[in-house]
Amino acid sequence: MSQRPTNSTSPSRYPNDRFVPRPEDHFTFGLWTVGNPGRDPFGLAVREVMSSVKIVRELAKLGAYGVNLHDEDLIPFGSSTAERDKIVRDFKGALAETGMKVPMATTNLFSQPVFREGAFTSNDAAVRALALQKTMRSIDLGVELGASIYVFWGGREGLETNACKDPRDAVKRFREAINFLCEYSRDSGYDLKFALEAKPNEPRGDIFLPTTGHMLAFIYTLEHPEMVGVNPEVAHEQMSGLDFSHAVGQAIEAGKLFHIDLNGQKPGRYDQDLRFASEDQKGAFFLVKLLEDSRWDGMRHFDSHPYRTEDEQGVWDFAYYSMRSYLILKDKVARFHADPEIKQILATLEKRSTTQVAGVGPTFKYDKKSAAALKAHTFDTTAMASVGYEYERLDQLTTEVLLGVR
Ligand code: GLT
Ligand code: MN
Ligand code: MN
Repeated sequence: MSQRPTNSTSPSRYPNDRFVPRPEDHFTFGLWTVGNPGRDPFGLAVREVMSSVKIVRELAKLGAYGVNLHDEDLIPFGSSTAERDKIVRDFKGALAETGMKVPMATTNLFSQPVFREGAFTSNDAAVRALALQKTMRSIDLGVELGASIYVFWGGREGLETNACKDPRDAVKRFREAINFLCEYSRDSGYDLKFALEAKPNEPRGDIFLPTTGHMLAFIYTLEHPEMVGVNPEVAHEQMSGLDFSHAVGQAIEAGKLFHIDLNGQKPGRYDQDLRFASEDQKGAFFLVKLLEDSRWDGMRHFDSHPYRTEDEQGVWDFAYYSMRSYLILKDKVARFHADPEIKQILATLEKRSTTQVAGVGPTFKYDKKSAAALKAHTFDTTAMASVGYEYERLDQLTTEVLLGVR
């Protein structure tokens, strides 16, 4: 069980218990998340736009570790150099004052009308060149602010009609851009890792490289695959009907989980970006279990939006509860591991998985002699098939841990 002590730094609105977030938990938020004024395709903004300095100060009070940003979250498109420098100076001042960090940065290649047909994959070579220029400048900004991870989410890298583009060209152009930017980063002496974020659709009818699995396969076709990993998002994988922790598990196993976007999503909907663990608590539990069991050392980044119903207090509730839910689930993971009955089922499984058969196993690596022995062995398949796995019980015990009765 987690020995986390209670912490008196909890703002008075929230319980003063062992789920109080702290900087060492490495929780981060995009400026665009808490800063989202609630505009949607059907309605206007419902909240004031908050300054990035204010966001940094408020999140620091709540126990966050840092903020992440797009170039345009901080510096409005088209700002002069003098304006840029002043904004960066003020922002750095807020970071220094609070101790907050900027672990990740990214480029907005989706809001401006010029990117309506795509950025790196556009059919217009001038647009592709502009996208590279904007990204190089934004990489410089990210590095200046201390970022070590650079995210690529190709929001407009898609299409509505396949008549306009051969998907092979789209993949080639995307590869060319990532190769170009890897070289730019190396040539500039930056110690940056790139993290590719997949999404199947929205805002385009279809987006290229639509899942984390597609991204993983793509990475190994790059000139510097060691520099590039993935940034999976809960909602985006669930939009494709996939199990999120399987995508994350494959990425961790390949050493490719460079960043993660935590949020919540109902099945079969548009990208809802709901508060982490507000939906599918079981999926969220298995995700936290995977991250904690594998001692993944990246940032626990929230990419989500407060409900449009909320005023400013609701925004901070949203942020605080995102972190609190992660810590509660982490505690549930500790309970799962400490539960004697769960332990017993897992020990039986472990024994079953590590028993030698016919002089081979439990791991299998080919050599002539053991392959011949295995080929000649007679299995008692009736006996083997007669023993169940106790997964109904295992799942019920897990469910009871989650429901708070174990
Ligand atoms: C945008 C998108 C997110 C991406 C962000 C990074 S921006 O909000 O919906 O999923 O992670 O570009
Ligand atoms: Mn995201
Ligand atoms: Mn999303």
